[in-house]
Amino acid sequence: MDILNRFYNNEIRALSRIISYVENRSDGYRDLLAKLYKSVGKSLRIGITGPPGAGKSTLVNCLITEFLKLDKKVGVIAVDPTSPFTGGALLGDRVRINEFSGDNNVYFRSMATRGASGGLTTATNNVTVIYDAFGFDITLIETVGVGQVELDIIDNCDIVVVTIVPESGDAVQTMKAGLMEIANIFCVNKADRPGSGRIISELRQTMEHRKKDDDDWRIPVIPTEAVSAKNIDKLIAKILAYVDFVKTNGMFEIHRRKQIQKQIMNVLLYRFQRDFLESLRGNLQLENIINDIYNGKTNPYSVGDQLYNQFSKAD
Ligand SMILES: Nc1nc2c(ncn2[C@@H]2O[C@H](COP(=O)(O)OP(=O)(O)OP(=O)(O)O)[C@@H](O)[C@H]2O)c(=O)[nH]1
Ligand SMILES: [Mg+2]
Repeated sequence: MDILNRFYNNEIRALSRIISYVENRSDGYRDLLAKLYKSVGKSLRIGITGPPGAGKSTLVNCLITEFLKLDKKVGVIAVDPTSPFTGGALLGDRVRINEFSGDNNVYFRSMATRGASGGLTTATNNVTVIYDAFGFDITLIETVGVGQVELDIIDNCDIVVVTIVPESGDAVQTMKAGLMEIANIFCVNKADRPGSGRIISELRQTMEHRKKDDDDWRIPVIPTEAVSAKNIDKLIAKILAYVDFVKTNGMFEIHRRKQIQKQIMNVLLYRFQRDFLESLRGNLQLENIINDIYNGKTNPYSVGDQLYNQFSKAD
């Protein structure tokens, strides 16, 4: 297949086409992913999450610049869960594309969630597989940390950097937002803003209390100023230190194995949703059934059971 040769020859346009092909779930996309999967496993996936406007995109740009200096190829996925309403974010993405345009070692893709019911985690995952096969050493996944979907996505990373800002409030609020559970590294961005000293020391204290074991990873709290690329070297150093840490104690592998398990479930879930439920929907005399339920002749539960039995025996 010509496009695959071009893909393996590092042609960005072939990469784009393959992503679109998979995103649109065009015929045979799963076979294509299966082929690509043979060359995955090398890319390090770094999740960047945190509240809206915390400076995640600015930070991602800084990280790209640093990783490029280290001779790494970087693929970025920006997941925009609030898509229909955040025109601004898209504009930001365009600015970013220009910043690195012409550089074949950086590629950027936005994932919109509109209409992607339940499939967003799988869709993001598919892109990480493609990036990995393409040879990106680093995959950066930016997502706003506000909901279950985002947590699922971030769960698919090897390491999670939670970005907060002095305006995010105190450590208790951060804990309530569920961000502590997922952070491997805390980044207090906009450290130039008032109140940053307080949140930094509060977070550091909380992290120290949470440590159960001396062998646990000590979650670092790093002040950054993404607009002026301040402390990005420290952030990268901690990212690499974490990866070293979990590779040495075996957690890296355990985590990846769990992710594979989730991936299987997600693929199954997606197939059920699409192939089973949609075909079901297409084949049903839904109006008649609704009539019967509405008129009290039957009920949704019995109908559900009947349909399930009928279709699970269909093969
Ligand atoms: N003062 C200050 N402003 C910053 C810093 N980092 C980013 N900003 C600004 O904060 C605003 C938001 O930055 P983004 O990088 O778009 O934030 P984001 O978290 O990606 O935003 P969403 O994707 O919309 O959630 C921009 O105006 C940045 O210039 C910083 O260190 N200090
Ligand atoms: Mg952003």
